[in-house]
Amino acid sequence: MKEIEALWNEVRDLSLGNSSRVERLESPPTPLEFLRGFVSPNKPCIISNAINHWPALCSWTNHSYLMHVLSSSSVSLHLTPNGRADALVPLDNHELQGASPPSASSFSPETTASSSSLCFTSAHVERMPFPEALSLIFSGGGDCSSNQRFVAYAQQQNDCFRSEYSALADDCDPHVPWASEALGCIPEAVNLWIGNQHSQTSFHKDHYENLYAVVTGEKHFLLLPPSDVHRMYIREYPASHYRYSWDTGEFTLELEKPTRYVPWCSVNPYPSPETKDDEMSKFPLYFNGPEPLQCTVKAGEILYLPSMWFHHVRQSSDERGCTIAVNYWYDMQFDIKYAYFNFLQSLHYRSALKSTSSEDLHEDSDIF
Ligand SMILES: O=C(O)CCC(=O)C(=O)O
Repeated sequence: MKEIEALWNEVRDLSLGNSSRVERLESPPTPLEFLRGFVSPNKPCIISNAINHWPALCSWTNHSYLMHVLSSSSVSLHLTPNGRADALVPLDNHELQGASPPSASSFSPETTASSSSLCFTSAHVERMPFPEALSLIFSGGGDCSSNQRFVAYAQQQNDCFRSEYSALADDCDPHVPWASEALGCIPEAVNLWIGNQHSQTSFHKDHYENLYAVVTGEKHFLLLPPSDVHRMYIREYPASHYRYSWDTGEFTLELEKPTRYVPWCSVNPYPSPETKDDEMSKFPLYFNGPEPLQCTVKAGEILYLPSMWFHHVRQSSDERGCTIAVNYWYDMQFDIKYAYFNFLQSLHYRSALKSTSSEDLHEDSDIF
């Protein structure tokens, strides 16, 4: 469909200036500059020197400070075998047998994962005292020195900074003042993310305006605008979660009962050498289309990640072996852009870029 491919290019030309780089601002914008230059055109940017006054930039590099301030806090730690939570994981056939078929209303052949051996898997979540959680994040951060059989990531996305981590409130601003004024509200949620270099977040989008501040370490983002929705191959996958046994040190995968289906992006942008050819032939629109924007957000910088942008996130640890970030989710406007996005997503799309995979033949079988 040439028209949709033209849209990808037009969005890049008009809104992003056809640059493969995310625009950088050396100081915080005024609310009006932020609204006109970035929120309204739905365009990301990285802002330096906006959080220099946060005590967190200095005090959170100190492990014992965090242990002390949060000594009596209980936090949620997410455990996975490989650092990938909310990601697609192969499911044994016998595990799938219990899954009820999708209901006719929520499913169509085009959006159902035909390679239904994959499921959408959330982490095993364990509530524990903060000092214990931080030790587990650190002990899994080394490359081969540790025998730990899981990757731990503190990433409870339910406004955890204002609840589980409220003892740290004075170390950061409660909101981003120029963003709050531009958006006309205070954040709906403020989240804290503490991980190591093994944790990744798979491609997805959120219905929030996201102000993402890195405090220690670095975050590496891949970004695609909402108009590239067809390049993400969003399919519905049965929901499951990891269950970790402290006795055996093993993970098992549990399918949710009754079966729940989660629409999720199928593309892994960093396939292993063994799976690369297969992934490239299954997802040609992603691998053969325009490159995603890539950016690294360093300690002391804020990324403005506009609502509905697809993002994939990796991280590099600081010298202690961890990465810490705070993000502010502001409600997005459900306006005409949202309506256009839904319309675009509802269009079935046949790629001019040929795929040889049987999955694509199946998915593209009744397309205009
Ligand atoms: O930092 C991460 O691992 C993911 C961040 C993210 O997906 C978000 O802020 O929406």
